[in-house]
Amino acid sequence: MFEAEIYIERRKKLREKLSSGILLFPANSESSMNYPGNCFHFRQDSSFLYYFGLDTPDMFGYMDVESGEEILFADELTIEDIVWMGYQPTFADQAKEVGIRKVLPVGKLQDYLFKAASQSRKVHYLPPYQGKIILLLSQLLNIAPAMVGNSYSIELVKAVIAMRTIKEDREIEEIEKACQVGYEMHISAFRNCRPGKSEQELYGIMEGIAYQLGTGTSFPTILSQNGETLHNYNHYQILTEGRLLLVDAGAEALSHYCSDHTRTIPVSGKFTPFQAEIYNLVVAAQAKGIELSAPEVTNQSIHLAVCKVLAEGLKEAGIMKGNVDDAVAAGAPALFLPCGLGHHMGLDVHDMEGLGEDYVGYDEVIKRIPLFGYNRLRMGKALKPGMVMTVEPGVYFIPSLIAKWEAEGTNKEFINFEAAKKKIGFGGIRLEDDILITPNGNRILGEKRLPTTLEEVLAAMNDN
Ligand SMILES: [Mn+2]
Repeated sequence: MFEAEIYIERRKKLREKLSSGILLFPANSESSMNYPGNCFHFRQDSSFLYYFGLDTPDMFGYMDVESGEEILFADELTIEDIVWMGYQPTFADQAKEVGIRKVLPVGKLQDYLFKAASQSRKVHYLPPYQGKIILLLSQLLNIAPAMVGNSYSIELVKAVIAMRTIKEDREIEEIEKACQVGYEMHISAFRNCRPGKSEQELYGIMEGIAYQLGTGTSFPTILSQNGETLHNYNHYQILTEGRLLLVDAGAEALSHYCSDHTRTIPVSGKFTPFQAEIYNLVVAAQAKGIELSAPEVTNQSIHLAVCKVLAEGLKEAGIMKGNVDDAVAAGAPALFLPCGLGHHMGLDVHDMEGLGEDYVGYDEVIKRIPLFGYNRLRMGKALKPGMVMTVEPGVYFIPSLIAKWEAEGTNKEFINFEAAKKKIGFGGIRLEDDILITPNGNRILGEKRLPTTLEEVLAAMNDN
């Protein structure tokens, strides 16, 4: 948590961005896992954390745009709660830590919202995603549960995105801490990767480090020899000589800021010539992406420039063919990179994704490209100083996608399907770092950068 003034200032700034009405921020609720009393690890809503800082469930942050009144609606613990959960500061004391003087029981919120409704004042809230919160909002605002998801405030969404998109220096410091934990996690994979071990074992070691040094991982760790599956959450395989291991993992700092890094390493400690060729290509593609990331440059144009690097390299490898610029314009590289180059990162690993990807990543100037693969770019618009982005190109050989494109003849003038099919079983290679856009360009976040070049990777793997 930051000092109270930070939250006071953020809330004031947010109110100034809205014309009128009530701003309602529900904290997250505990979520049951396998029976009601056994819950998943609690994670606070990131916008609630940003404006209200408190890390406990079942509260509402309330602001009146016109009067500036701020209230925290929270129920103080009963003696029963304290017996099971231990003593905790009262909500009245917790609220003071984030600059809020008025705390009322949650039951009183309804009165305030009735009053607002009777005066035809708008109640602004962000898109809800927890079932319990949707039902609570349905009750409180007297709208059908099915309508709650559509009735969020676009005005509030845009105001929150405008603020959370540009990171304050204190936020950068926290992201750097998460990056340091991420560094230790990934280095452990380099050092423990060898044939005969299980993916699960490496996964467990990384998970342990995330919990030792932070509050755990920022998303479920992807650690798989089937790196061609973009979000592969299975860890059941035994590490096998000759295969590649893709590790995409991030940490959450104690402040809940995130990191997100990917490295791909050869299980046996050496690359085959083709693995090395594609590895070096992804290194070059990522270097191009980082080199181009600067204020006023659109992330969409960077994505396309990176696709061009990949298309050139894949043409050299005999897997793509034809004119490279035409191939990029047609969307052909998406066979090997069917996702975007990167995303915002902050309190969420895909920062603010829950507020609506089109609001976060696109605007009046930059529209989403509808072509397969390019349409998955989460962030297309112009970069600005203070943005934190991931740069994560990859090359993936996805059997079902290659088969589909071949059967349909999709981009057949740019793809050598016979050569591509020979690479089935290769898996995938992805490289990911987190960067801060600075006034003159960018810098890679984290005190130390993970081994990146082929030589650095091999050296780190053999450094036991
Ligand atoms: Mn990522």
